[in-house]
Amino acid sequence: MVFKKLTGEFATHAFVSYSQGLMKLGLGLYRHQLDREHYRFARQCGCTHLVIHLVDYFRSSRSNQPGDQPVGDDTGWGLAGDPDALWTLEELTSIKREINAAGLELEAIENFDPAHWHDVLLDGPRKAKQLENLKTIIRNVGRAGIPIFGYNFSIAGVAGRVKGRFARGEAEAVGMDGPLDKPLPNGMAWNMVYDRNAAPGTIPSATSEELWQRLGVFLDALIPVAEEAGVTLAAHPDDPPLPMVRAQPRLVYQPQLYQRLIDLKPSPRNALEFCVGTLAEMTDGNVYDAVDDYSRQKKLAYVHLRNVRGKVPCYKETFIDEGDVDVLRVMRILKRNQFEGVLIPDHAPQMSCAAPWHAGMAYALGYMRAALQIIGAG
Ligand SMILES: [Mn+2]
Repeated sequence: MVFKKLTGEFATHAFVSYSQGLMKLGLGLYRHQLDREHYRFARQCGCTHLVIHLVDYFRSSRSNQPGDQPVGDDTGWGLAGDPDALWTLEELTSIKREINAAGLELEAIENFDPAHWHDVLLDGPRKAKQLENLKTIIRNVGRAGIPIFGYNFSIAGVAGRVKGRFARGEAEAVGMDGPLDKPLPNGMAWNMVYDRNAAPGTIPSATSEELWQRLGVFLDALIPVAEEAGVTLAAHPDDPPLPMVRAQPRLVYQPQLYQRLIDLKPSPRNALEFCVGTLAEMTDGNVYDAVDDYSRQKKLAYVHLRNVRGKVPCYKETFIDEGDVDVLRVMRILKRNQFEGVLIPDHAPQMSCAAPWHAGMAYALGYMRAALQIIGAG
């Protein structure tokens, strides 16, 4: 900890709080990892904070098994959750209590379950009820004392990626090798199946303007609730960032589209789940300008950090210290703009050993922790 002496004009203002320029190191955990072993693992890697997923991406799926980030084939990740079981205050409080007992803070929950909001994305018949679902969830998150809720306003979701030995030393990683245009079948949204008994056929394509209107409806409904609940809504960009995936438009597939999202509903609670890897895969501008622009505006709720080689529609995820992004430069920009939130490794390549996910995350976290110390922010 660095305590700066109050001098000059600030010395007369007793309540001026000095920015310490420190960022926080966190780890993202999937639903099946919410246990004491994984909390200890996070602490051992130097983390103080967690970002957790409550959606089970791996339920009843043949093509998508736990052990790595969810990938799956064109049938998606798996079966969405119970449409009637919203995450309760008791459930959220109990998870937070266990995390706190392990010596960690719960910074954010990442992602709504498609079962709870598919018609908000698709503009379907259950939209009004599902907007109420989302309000209930945000109120519960606020009551539980969890400061951030991350979401990804995307019809097709994280789809169209492939796995391969793309990273250094033939480590298995994820990438994209050309676009996925196959239309989304009925009953699917956000790369998950919410209705196994849906009629055959495909979901009609929305236009880009329709999608932005749907986001507007979502923000108009949710931001006032988030303000009252003390929860920051944080938007993830489209991964992979192409204008269309599965014949559906995408929202934030270029860096400047983040600005459109922010300006659509100005509020301190309308913020970004800032994914550096996804921004680096975009074809316009460059990742350093995007980091500078949005961190200067104080719009970063938390940061996903990873590295990548190439851009859409052909790119490969890499280890944090290879690939196109100068991660240390990104962190220096964050420090200069006084970002004090949580950084988590986003995805990491799977390492050749008995615990490929753990080794990948520990490697990324060790790099990040060293980088924070070098730049004086950790
Ligand atoms: Mn991300």
